[in-house]
Amino acid sequence: MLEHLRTVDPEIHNAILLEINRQHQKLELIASENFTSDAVLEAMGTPLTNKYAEGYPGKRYYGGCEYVDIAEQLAIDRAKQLFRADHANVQPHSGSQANMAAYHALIKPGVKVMGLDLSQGGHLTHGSPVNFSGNLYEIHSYGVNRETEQIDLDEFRALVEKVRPELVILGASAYPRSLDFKALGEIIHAAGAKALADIAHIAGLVAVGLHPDPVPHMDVVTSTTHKTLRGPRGGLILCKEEHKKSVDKQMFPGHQGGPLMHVIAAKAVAFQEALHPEFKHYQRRILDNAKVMENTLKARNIRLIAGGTDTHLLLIDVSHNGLTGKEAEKALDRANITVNKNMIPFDKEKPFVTSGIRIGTPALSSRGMRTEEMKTIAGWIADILESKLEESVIESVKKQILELVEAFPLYANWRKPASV
Ligand code: DSN
Repeated sequence: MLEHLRTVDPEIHNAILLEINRQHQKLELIASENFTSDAVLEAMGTPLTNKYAEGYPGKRYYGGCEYVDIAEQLAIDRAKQLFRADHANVQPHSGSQANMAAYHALIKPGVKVMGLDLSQGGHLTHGSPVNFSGNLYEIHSYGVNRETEQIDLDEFRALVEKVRPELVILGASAYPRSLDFKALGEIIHAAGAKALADIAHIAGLVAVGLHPDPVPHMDVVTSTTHKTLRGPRGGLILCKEEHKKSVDKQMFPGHQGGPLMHVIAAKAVAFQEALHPEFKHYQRRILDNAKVMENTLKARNIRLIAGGTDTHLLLIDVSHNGLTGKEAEKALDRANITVNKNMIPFDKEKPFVTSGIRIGTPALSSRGMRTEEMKTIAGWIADILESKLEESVIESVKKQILELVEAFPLYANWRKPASV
């Protein structure tokens, strides 16, 4: 693999090999990351990247689009089938772009919007003051209940009725519990607001029916394609027929120019993979693996936010062990465990320090790891946190991880020297 690159640009070739090796040698527990298939990677690395195709299949602003039209139409049809949606727009370059287009399709700038507070599990594009969403709209954030650390339907209803927003965005980046989209959608619509769900994290679970389905209850649903969905890095919008025209218009020409046709082809491949029955088994493994992590960690001196998980992710309050998220992230990385520091609800630390770490099971589940490995890995995490980041414990865990990963080889073809 990569033989041209090795000759033309040895520095980039080297950086890529180092990264592939890092992915192989470390335990990837970042909840938003995954390992996409070789078929998806192949579709992404094709001359489809050369093609300008502003517009939509059958209605483009450039000639020569007949074959990329096939790819985009397949991606649209498969996304609609996968999510049981009236319409799909597969052009967003990212989840943020998808959210921006969705906001503009549903509301005008300046109106009231409610989204989950970033520091309580939300996302930048759900109303953070440093993001377009916080700049363009009057944001009223909702949060979690202080006791349960979960969204409380009564508190949520009271706030929606008090604020009377024009739009409420549901969804999260660091919320371990499932979302009752039916009940939340009813509250939002009863207050005369529009409902948008960002399912970037849980899209794979939603697709196979292992998380409550937002599509029937929301006006628009956005997602990324690379988290639990295990596709290429990118975005996706699903909507009801009535919003199709404005969603498409806001995506192009409203927010983007030429779509990334190689990525759209790769999205089509990922959706095809997700329609296969094996994908449901994979999503089930993600949940089983997260549950075993929860049980193992709870049996130790580890505090889980919201008491545990219904999804692929867990949020650990490392302040319970006298640590900051920053310290824990760095120490776990030294042991070859990759996680990210994360704010926890009502966090006293700054966002660059935090009191929490977020972990998730999609990537290791893709690698073939099952509950037995999760039990071991959660035990190692607990060992390190409980030891207060003792270097000898970190060293010993790292040694065992370097052995474990060899039983679950990742991207073996990519790691072979080009001459072999
Ligand atoms: N950065 C993503 C995450 O880690 O959840 C959200 O966009």
